[in-house]
Amino acid sequence: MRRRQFLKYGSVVAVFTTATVSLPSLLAAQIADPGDLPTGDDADFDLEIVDVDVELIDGSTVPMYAFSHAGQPPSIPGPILRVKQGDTVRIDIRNSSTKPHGFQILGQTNAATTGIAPSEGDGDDKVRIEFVATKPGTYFYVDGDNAPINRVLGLHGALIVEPTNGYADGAARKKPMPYPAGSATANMKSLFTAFGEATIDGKQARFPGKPWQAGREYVWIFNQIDPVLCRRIAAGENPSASEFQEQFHPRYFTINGLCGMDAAHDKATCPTGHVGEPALIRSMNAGLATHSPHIHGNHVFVLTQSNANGVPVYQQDLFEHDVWLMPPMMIKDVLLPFTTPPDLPPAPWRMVQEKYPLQYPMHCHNEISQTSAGGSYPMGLMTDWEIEGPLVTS
Ligand SMILES: [Cu+2]
Repeated sequence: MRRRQFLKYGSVVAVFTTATVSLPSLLAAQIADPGDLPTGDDADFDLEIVDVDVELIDGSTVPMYAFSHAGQPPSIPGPILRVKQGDTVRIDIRNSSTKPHGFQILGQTNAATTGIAPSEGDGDDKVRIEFVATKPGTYFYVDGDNAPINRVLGLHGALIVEPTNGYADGAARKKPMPYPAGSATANMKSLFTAFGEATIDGKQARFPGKPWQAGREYVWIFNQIDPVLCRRIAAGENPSASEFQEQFHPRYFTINGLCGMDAAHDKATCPTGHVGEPALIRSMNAGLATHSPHIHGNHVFVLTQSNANGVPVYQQDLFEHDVWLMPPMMIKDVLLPFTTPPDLPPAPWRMVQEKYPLQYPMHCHNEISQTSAGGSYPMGLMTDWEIEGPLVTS
């Protein structure tokens, strides 16, 4: 049995650094390059579930669970699993926690296992799931056992299914899109076709600059932490789902496991680019509180919304949102267009009061989530996004 591991929380904030702990950023281990996937009988992903002590933004620690790529530092959320539509995906899961756990990808078929006993550490006690990745989009993987407790206590992450023909303009293949040309809605294709066009029908167009680029995306996973319940469960209590939900009083509201300043300083969390570089944000809520993320400077287009089974539904009516609603387990892919904010002067040299880079916040409109530890503001579910400079074209 592995001993409990320590997840340092505010890795970018020097004041929290101690001599004995030097784990990398929670997000550093998240990206798995699909080009590196092993072939043959090897698993595509080798995951391990471990017990962790997580350092929070105020320096306190709480016991939680975490996924890791086997042999890598654990993280909350777990590593991003990236696959292609039609891939046969094999995932090995080993439970090195002191408690039994499961694994499930919501919205994919044959992608679940339950009741994995704590491992004895002999290397042969892995459980494998194997499934064929279907509809491109963003999916939750979770420990579906003891729901919702194990998930909220850290065992959640993103599976991203990429399209094989991800172009808005089909055969022309000039306008990349994170969904397949064959099944995306007409309006999704129109939007991605419009990116990078300076003029349309002789008129000044809405989205000059570059087309969306494959890989220009961010994952935002929201969660909440109730340290009292975390400690009670680590001490051996076994509340029912309804007891957990009734007694859940979160004191920390996280985005990619980070709060406030730590999130704003995390490069994987803070969308950055020039005007004319549209970015995809895959937003997900693993917790029990409903969130209402809100962005300054631009509006976002909601492209997909998960249904009750966790499958992305491609949207035909693409509304521009100032705020978008994220109930528990909701997944929405939204597009941040990186257009010139309407209050900017028409030329950079006229920007006397503020100069590039321009920083805009994303914060949740559920006000309690803007605090941590019962009142420390603004150290909750928020981050920045940054416009580095004026319009660039390809
Ligand atoms: Cu605001």
